[in-house]
Amino acid sequence: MEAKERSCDKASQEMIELMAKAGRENAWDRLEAQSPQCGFGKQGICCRICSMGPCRITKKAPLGICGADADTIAARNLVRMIAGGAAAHSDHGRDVAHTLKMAAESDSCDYTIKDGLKLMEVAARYGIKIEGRETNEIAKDLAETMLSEFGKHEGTLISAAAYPPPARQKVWEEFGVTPRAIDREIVEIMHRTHMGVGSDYKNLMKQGIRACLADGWGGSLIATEVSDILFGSPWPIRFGTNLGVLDSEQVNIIVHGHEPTLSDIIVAVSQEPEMIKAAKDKGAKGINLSGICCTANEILMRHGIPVAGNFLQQELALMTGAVEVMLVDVQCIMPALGSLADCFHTKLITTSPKCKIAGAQHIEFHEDRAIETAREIVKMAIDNFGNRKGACHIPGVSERGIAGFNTENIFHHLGGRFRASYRPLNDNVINGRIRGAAGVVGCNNPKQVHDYGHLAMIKELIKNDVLVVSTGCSAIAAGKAGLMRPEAAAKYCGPGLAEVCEAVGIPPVLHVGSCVDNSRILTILSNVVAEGGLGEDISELPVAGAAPEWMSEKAVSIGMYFVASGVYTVIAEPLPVLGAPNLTRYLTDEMEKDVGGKWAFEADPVKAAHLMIEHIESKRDALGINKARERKLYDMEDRRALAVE
Ligand code: SF4
Ligand code: MSK
Repeated sequence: MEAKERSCDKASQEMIELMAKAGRENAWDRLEAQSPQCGFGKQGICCRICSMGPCRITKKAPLGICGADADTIAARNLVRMIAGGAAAHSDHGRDVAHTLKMAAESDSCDYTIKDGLKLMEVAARYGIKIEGRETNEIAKDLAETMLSEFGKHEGTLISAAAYPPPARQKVWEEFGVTPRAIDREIVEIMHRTHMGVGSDYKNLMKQGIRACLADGWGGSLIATEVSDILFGSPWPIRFGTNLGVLDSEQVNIIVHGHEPTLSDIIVAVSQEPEMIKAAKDKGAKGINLSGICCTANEILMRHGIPVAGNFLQQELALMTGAVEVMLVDVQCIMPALGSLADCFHTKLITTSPKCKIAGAQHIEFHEDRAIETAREIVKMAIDNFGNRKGACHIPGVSERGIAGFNTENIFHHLGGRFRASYRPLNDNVINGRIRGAAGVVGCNNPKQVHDYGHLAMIKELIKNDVLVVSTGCSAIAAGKAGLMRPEAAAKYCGPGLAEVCEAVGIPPVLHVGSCVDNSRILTILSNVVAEGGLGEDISELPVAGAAPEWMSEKAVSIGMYFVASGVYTVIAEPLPVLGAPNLTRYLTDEMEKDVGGKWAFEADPVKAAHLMIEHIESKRDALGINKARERKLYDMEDRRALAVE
């Protein structure tokens, strides 16, 4: 398969070709080696929950040995995926809440509270007394309250009552899915899906819904808000992105994974004059820090650190031969990096006790000696500069853009300095300049042409005056394609959206952060409802969600919490349920009656965009805000014009 059939990103194509010439394999090669993939697994109808199995559902054998049918088996598998995704996000949230507690309890901690205002806002939502108290006292109470949200035995999640619109809370209450405690919902999935517990697929899904709500409005939201408090809330910031941000003349350190705790300190340490001097003493021009995946997004949003690439570029970045250290924490780190790093001088360093990788060196990170660990790692990178094997190969491809939007600063950008509110956004949706908004998020998946799904979908949406907010690897794809430049509005948007973007100086695709920051999209939606004029519930808003290249269990949890919050959500690779007809019908249709949102599966990103646009227009109709306007349906000519360069 040619490089351009694997990725539509020029830098990636160049590196894929280089890997092929060098006889080094990557994820695309391994996908080919894995093909054809197991049809039972794809359809969700293989069960290996007990040792009577594995059982596979066929026409000849429609029941597993215990009598479980396709719907039961697929529902159990799916909610276990949600448990995995919710656990990953929420454990991340727990870790940063612990760091907040440490920062609050000790004056000599390497972490301090960077955004006191956000601390006050969040503490107030959690019902913590603020008046007359020291910042650290409030922070300690907040951290402890948040930590107790993971395992409390009574009541419901504080945030599930403090953030969503009342009408949304009522939907959950009536359906019986209001999340109680974060860990509890995840554990209950594992219990309910144990052999011989529940077999009713709808009841299994109900627990999946409750757990994903505990993720989005609980664990992920904690991760986002505590990170803002500890590391500073994002503010619009310029950035560079793609493999071309690597620099052969500097010491290159790439951070990869998801958590900002160590990487935020690495940012500071790598700029210390002694470190820069040490790098220069080794013959380098300086220290060049960049990131991959969501650790990148975390330090991009707060410090403007360049992003070397998204998920499918992690191997390609090592292949440049220019990386002194790749530092990883948790999630989305390919085990393949260990053996690939061995081919170069690159040191792959794992830092979390939760993540050790064959071929990597482990330097365990503890928050109480964060700066010391960061210095040790940066020094290792500097010392490794002279060990490069042969010439580096860095593609000369990079882009620039603006990132750093969040729930709070969108107020300022849309409302202006003296009128900081969501009113102008709501008004522009009501008057039809902006038809609606879409969250385009999620991963890369080598089953789709790398980045193409994100870009084709986003371009189609903004062409049709739909404002896009983006996170994770999708946001990185958009940044690399120039869609986060303010000038992109004039080039790619329909006239209404272009006018709004140009008036306030924002790009048509707003980077709102990492995977846990999908929680920002939830709180943005809550703010839009609260501002008024667009209904009482998130399910009434002219909005839609998509993850055109999703691959991880976290994406399943994210998609499900959007659906369960009332958002129509389209993905390319179907959920692994197609072998279970009743469950598929439930997810893609009937579920809407229970929670106000539903799933759709559409492999073609342009068609998927149009499903979203149709949905947005139907919500506008229902709100009575649709003014007559020429509706443009896409045809082949439009499709060709859209071809991603
Ligand atoms: Fe088979 Fe039932 Fe055991 Fe699953 S739980 S492996 S369907 S016997
Ligand atoms: S990093 S979960 S590949 S978005 Fe958050 Fe990217 Fe998906 Fe990982």
